[in-house]
Amino acid sequence: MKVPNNFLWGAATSAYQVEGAATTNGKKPSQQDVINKDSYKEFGFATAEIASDEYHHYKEDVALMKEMGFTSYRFSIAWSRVFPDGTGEPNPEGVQYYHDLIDELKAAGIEPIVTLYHYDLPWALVERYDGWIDRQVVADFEYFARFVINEFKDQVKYWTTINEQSIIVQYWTQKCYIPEEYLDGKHNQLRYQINHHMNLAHAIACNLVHELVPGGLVGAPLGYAPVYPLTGKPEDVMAAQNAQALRNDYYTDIYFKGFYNKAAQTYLEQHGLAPKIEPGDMELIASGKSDFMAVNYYASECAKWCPDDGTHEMRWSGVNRSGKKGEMSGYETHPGFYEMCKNPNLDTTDWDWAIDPIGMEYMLRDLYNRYNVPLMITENGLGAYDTLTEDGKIHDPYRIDYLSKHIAAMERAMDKGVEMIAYCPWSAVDLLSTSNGVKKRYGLIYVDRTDDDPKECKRVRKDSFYWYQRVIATNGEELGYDEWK
Ligand code: BGP
Repeated sequence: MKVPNNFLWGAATSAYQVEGAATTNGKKPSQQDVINKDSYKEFGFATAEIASDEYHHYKEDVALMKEMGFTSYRFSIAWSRVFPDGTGEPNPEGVQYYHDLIDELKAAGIEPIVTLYHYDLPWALVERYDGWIDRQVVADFEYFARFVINEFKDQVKYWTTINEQSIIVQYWTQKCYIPEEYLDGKHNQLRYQINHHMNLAHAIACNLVHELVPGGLVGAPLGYAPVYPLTGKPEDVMAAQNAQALRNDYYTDIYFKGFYNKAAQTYLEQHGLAPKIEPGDMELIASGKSDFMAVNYYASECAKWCPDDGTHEMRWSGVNRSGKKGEMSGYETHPGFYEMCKNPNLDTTDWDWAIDPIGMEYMLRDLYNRYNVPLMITENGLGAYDTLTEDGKIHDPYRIDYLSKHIAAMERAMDKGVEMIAYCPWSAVDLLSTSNGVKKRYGLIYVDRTDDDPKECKRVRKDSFYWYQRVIATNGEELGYDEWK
């Protein structure tokens, strides 16, 4: 089967990871500006202050995207650029930046896919009421979302709501600023309370798109990793089903069925982790209809049985901060439910993320068959060290290998009937990683900077740039990478 001619090929970024200009032209800090300043101090990772400086390079970036043949670009709008204080008066220069970017994209024939929220809550709202922890954030998000959707409704058809709620629950201190007093191990219920507030915000955004945008389409961009059992032992298979319920279905059931997955919610209730739900919340959640599902896929995950016999403690996902294989700081554990673990059948990136193209095919087919909505890939990519050679090139065959195998997996899923709207790998240009600074690179376009020195943020086409240009020109038919060399 051929990829349809209106299929959207592009790539993705997020505001705080790519824009820089963190306090330029009226923008005030977001929680990510604060979180990343701290991780600069702790780990030496770049701050978000300059990031990839797309704010000043957007014309050049869009020209490069056009040269690659993009027909879409997924990016996010920084709430703190539009409303520096979170609420109140919009910042005209901030709003203008997104008009300029969207006009530039449209003129290049590139369809914007806008994400309303990508981890970067205005810092003012953290100071005012601890951000997403407080229910007031839902009303403030509605205020922001209404303004933005209304402002760009004539240019933007595709909207995505809250980026990766599942990942926010797992890595809450990286993705949200969580005040010290909640980090004593006794406040983990707040992870799911934040998620509940985000579910309300997501439903509100879906309704706003349908109310305000003629022909507008909306869905959540979810971080999704299918879960395999470590072995064929029934207790491991059961553990994988439990992990699938709490890590994946807990979110997708909300988006497409309008209620919390029963097995996951029961587990959370039994452990004092379930969110407080107010009257009317579930009706609001059920009213927010998604038109598609956007998925960020990097890796599959693996689970095994974990007995509740007092020998294991509940814990959340670990992270590899060093970029040396095997230095992952631990695995999510829920005694009596499941324990996540390394899949011995798969190779990993230097940051211990399993590499599994078949997992993408498995996920797309599973999601499509369970929810019957078209899908978009809004992220997929390989974090790797790249080297700028003396003759000004970046040879990244590992990235080409990763992406080509994943596109082939998507095409196999399409062959089995899965409807796909777009493929937007992570990332268009190199950018600030959420957990590992700028040395962990994802881009098709190299940005010449280091964690310590932003230099000029010069753009350089990687080998994968030319490879992807060929993929798009052949509408996904030529995935090999020897031909273009
Ligand atoms: C997703 C996020 C992105 C992104 C990517 C890679 O979870 O939506 O913002 O950065 O993962 O993760 P990292 O930057 O930690 O390597």
